[in-house]
Amino acid sequence: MVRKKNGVEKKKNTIILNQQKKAKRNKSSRKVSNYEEQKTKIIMKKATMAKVVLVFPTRNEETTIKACIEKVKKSKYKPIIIVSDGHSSDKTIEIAKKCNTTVVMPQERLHPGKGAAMIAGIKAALQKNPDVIIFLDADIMNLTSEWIDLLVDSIMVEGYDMSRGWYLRAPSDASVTKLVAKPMLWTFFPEIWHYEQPLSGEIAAKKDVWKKLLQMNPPDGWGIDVWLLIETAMAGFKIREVFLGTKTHRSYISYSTDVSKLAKMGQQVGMAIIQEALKYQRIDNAMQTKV
Ligand SMILES: Nc1nc2c(ncn2[C@@H]2O[C@H](COP(=O)(O)OP(=O)(O)O)[C@@H](O)[C@H]2O)c(=O)[nH]1
Ligand SMILES: [Mg+2]
Repeated sequence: MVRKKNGVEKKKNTIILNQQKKAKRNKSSRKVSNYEEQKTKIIMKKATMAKVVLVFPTRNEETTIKACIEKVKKSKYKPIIIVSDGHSSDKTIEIAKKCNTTVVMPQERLHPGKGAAMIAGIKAALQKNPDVIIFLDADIMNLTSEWIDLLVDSIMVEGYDMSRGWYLRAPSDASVTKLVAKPMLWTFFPEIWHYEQPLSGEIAAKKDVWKKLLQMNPPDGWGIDVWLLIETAMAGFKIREVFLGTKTHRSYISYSTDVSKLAKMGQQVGMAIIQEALKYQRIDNAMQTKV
């Protein structure tokens, strides 16, 4: 009887001891997680002090530019905004100036001239000595300030050199991506074929990355987007694709009824990949692929 009582006491004591140990463990893990939370808060706060310059390449975007600029102004990074305009014939420039942005223009009147607009944008942005330069298309109809925050966080908080937006697109949207860029990257640059949006217009990168790319003579036209991906990857920079939800943009409305409007874009994207394949000696290997 006494032995049984002792056994029960022993069991009780062990339970109390275990509970005390557990409480101690919880307390110290709470301490660790508080420390981690504080550390993340400090990193996030420090990141928002970064100098960010945002560039919109534009050509006749009078219907969307104002709303896009207003969304950017709500970003926690409070970017300096530059509009790099390709000699728009509508009110894009007038609206951009009214929204207190800096408007720059490539000297040459080129069409298509998205690359030239980006080059002029990088040059103007570098003069502001930024930490990060970010590009966004100016025809986005569902842009939110989180897009900017997420793209810049990848660089300022997570330490990537370049971040690129990817999204869910309508089934018939992004034809040049699906039918030209991705199959050709698969052929010539299989190591970067996995990027969802090789032609993403939503890209952020550190100042030094843009500086290096600028020295490499980027294409003037639609080839610029895929060229940026290839050259950044070939230089060994750390790239991250950031999911931004769905993308609704005005240009899709015009080519969704007539995909042949994208022929020039398809040709320039294809040529940019071929020129890069030649530069990086990817043609011979690809020629041995059985088709
Ligand atoms: N400056 C300039 N911007 C351009 C030109 N072509 C397109 N853009 C801009 O580049 C961005 C992407 O163009 P968009 O037509 O929407 O291309 P998509 O979405 O890839 O079909 C938009 O902000 C356009 O206004 C150009 O020739 N010059
Ligand atoms: Mg578009």
